[in-house]
Amino acid sequence: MAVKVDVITIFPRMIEAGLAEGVVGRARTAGLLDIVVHNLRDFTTDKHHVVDDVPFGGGPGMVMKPEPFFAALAAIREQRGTPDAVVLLTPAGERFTQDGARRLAAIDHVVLLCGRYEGIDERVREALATEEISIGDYVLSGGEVPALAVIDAVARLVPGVVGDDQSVEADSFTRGLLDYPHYTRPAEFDGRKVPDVLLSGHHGEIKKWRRETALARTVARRPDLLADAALDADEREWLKRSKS
Ligand code: 4HQ
Repeated sequence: MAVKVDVITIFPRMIEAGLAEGVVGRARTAGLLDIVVHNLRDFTTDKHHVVDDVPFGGGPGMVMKPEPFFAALAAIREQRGTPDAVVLLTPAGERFTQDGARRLAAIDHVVLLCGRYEGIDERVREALATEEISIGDYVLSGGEVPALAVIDAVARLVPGVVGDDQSVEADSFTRGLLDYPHYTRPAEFDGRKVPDVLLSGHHGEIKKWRRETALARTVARRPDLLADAALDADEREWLKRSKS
């Protein structure tokens, strides 16, 4: 059964364009992902389809009105059933990680709410959102890019979306470590040689080199990841020796 996702946005073409390419685009065509993008302006009742208004209390910028979000959610409930999660994309949310992607991938029906301007009327968060997610500590101009990031990370975990299960298995965060370096032909380019071990055909040695370079990179660049990484006895030993 397909994973159901609904996105509410004032820029539906931005979401559709981001979902049309690559593995996610193929998974949609194949029916593995059931994603519907809703134009928030379709749920306004005024002639000019206004979705924003001035902030109570004054201050800069505009705030997204609550009513169109409530109407869009009501329509989704009628057309698609009551969702299991309603996610508001906001810098104030819980940081999105691979664990968060795994958790969402196990949920049958998720709605994503994308805000623009200064933000969305607080009553949408209170009454409609079941959780809030941030993709990182930087300010974007809307929740659309975060929604695409969440959908992409979740989609990859749906069985069949990434053709080769071993690719997902090999993904850096599946093991909680950074990836090892990748090379393809030519064996020498502009004086830069591919490491000999990768040309050797010694699969045991290649595996060992990849594990060690992945570990060395993680130690150098993201030592914070090591606390939760899935390391075997050899890797723990290598790590201990690398410290002395
Ligand atoms: N936003 N992670 C939407 C973000 C953001 C983030 C800024 C969300 C603007 C209206 N969302 N508001 N970072 O920067 O999720």
